[in-house]
Amino acid sequence: MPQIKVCASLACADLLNLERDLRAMEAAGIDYLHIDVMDGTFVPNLALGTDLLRAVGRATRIPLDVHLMIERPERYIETFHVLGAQVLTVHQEASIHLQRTLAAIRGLGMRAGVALNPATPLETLRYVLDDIDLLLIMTVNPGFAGQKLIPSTLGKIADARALFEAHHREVDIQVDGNVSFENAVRMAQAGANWLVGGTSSLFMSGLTIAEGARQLRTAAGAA
Ligand code: S6P
Ligand code: MG
Repeated sequence: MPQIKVCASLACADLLNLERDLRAMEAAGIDYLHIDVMDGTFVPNLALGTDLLRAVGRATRIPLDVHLMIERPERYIETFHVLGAQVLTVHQEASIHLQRTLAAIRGLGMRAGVALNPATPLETLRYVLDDIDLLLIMTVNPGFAGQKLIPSTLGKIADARALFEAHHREVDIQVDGNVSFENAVRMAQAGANWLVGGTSSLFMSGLTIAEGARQLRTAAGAA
């Protein structure tokens, strides 16, 4: 059974009190800092740039999991490597020569992730299965926090886990978007093991990050 990892979505933290939130994430045992980079073209929003990432990378030992929601992400592989990304995820829809992009990410020593939008079939990855360390299944359309789960993505998680098992590949399956405590149970049951916590869990008002992380792990473990 793949290990459960809790990833905190940095964009959902309190940006005016980022250092405080980083310390809270460290104390809560957050496994990865999930960093959303948006270019306003691939997704209709702009978010988290390289300067912020550099500052955050210097301020914490939590490993960086970078989710690029940008067109032609291959242009920035080296940039994010220098900034300390341990996991670099690109969208299948955004990189024409996907195999080359994934190989370049691995070539710099990072783990190679591929993300799929809710409408993108799993089958598009059929010929790059050996090039992937992590599959990010978007469970909402990318671009914004605070959206509702698209139910058909649960079936995609199960299909992906079955596909990797059939190919004897231990690929991590990350879910991103409305990973609430309730949805985390269903997502983990379907085969997801990396959970991105945003406004639906880790950064919910009225709950501490530590309590959110504990509840997320319990939800995934109960699956
Ligand atoms: C969305 C982005 C995500 C969000 C996260 C928000 O485009 O890739 O990482 O920041 O999913 O979580 P929530 O719980 O507000 O949906
Ligand atoms: Mg994300």
